[in-house]
Amino acid sequence: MAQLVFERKYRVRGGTLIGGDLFDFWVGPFFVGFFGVTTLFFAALGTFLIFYGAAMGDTWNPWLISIDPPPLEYGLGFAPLENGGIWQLVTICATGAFVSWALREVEICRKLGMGYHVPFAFSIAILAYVTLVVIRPVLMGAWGHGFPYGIFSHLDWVNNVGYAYGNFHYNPAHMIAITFFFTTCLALALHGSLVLSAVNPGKKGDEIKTPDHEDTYFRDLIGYSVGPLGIHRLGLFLALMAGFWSAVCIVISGTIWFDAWIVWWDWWLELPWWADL
Ligand code: 07D
Ligand code: 07D
Ligand code: U10
Repeated sequence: MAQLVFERKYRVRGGTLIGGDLFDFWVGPFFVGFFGVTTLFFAALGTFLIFYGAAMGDTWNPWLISIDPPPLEYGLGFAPLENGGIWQLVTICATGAFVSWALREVEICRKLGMGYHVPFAFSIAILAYVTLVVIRPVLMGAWGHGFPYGIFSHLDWVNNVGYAYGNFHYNPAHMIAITFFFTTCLALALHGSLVLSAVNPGKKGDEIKTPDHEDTYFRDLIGYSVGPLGIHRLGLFLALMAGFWSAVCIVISGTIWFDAWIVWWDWWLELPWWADL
């Protein structure tokens, strides 16, 4: 069915989580819904606050604008607007907008009678963000541990926090996360290339090939095919694990591990069978 015909057929009321029929309509291609309105509200307010904070700062260079979290002395208290308060409000708006977006995804799943895989996946990104700006700062006792909202300043934060633990590459959860990121790229490259090779056969005019061809390709090559459905399950799993282990690698830094990360590997040297050698 053509996309526009399908849309006309399915665009009927129902499936909303909240608000009943009130916002149950579309604007152009976008479904609105209660959570579309809350997304717009938080996103607009957050963007306004960033501009307001930028106006108080000394640059309009987009790379250098930075909305900084409060100094550590404010602990977990409210900070004055000009000294980290804006960062606190932007954090509330960003979290509100991301969660609203996820709930809008849920409503669209319900309308279409589909599974909740997309909002579940986005929730892992939200988890990583909330870990950086809420969970870890709360565990460490100060909002000042959150990252600043600026294009270059957030890179400085990653760099500085990394070196605070020596060589951050020795963080074992960071290793796991990076391995999942790399494997996600490998899986998508294999999948994208395999599908395109099946629908673009060698000779012009040839019929496009079937999933059996795709299966057979990998059975010939490596002796096993995960299958046309399996590769999507695997891809989702790999990508979600990348985000999840990222959240783990940062939440353990400064809460249960305080030293340089290379020291963590001492357990290897201390294994009983060679510790005394
Ligand atoms: C392609 C989908 C489109 C999204 C885009 C991002 C904004 C920010 C706001 C000036 C894949 C839109 C950007 C709305 C403008 C202001 C106040 C997604 C795609 C195009 N980072 N990061 C970037 C964010 C963190 C790190 C780029 C956000 C952590 C490194 C962009 C967050 C750590 C590098 C950006 C966030 C970290 C970047 C490209 C939130 C660990 C780069 C992003 C909300 C995760 C790269 C100059 C991209 C770069 C980069 C946005 C968090 C590390 C500006 C919104 C604190 C090392 N980050 N980032 O393509 O070029 O994402 O930086 O958590 O090298 Mg970052
Ligand atoms: C947080 C983004 C969430 C986004 C959301 C949506 C909008 C809307 C609108 C476009 C998590 C935002 C949407 C704003 C936009 C429109 C219309 C994603 C988030 C909710 N590292 N490192 C990671 C690597 C080093 C360090 C993660 C590699 C150094 C620290 C990942 C290398 C040191 C932290 C990773 C490397 C260091 C990390 C990031 C290589 C610095 C973190 C991915 C090859 C000297 C961060 C949770 C991520 C983390 C993190 C990869 C090097 C430090 C695994 C490949 C050695 C301090 N690093 N790193 O988390 O885990 O995405 O954050 O050298 O905090 Mg690292
Ligand atoms: C996949 C796939 C697959 C496909 C696919 C895809 C994965 C099976 C079938 C999808 C993949 C792609 C298309 C590939 C490209 C994608 C990427 C590279 C990922 C990154 C994406 C981007 C960078 C694009 C990002 C763009 C976005 C997020 C759109 C931005 C949208 C908006 C700003 C509007 C959002 C809409 C909302 C919130 C609700 C609707 C509202 C309106 C339209 C506005 C009108 C509002 C109202 C009427 C409400 C009133 C509001 C109020 C009262 C509040 C206002 C408050 C104020 C303070 C102002 O696997 O194969 O193929 O395609």
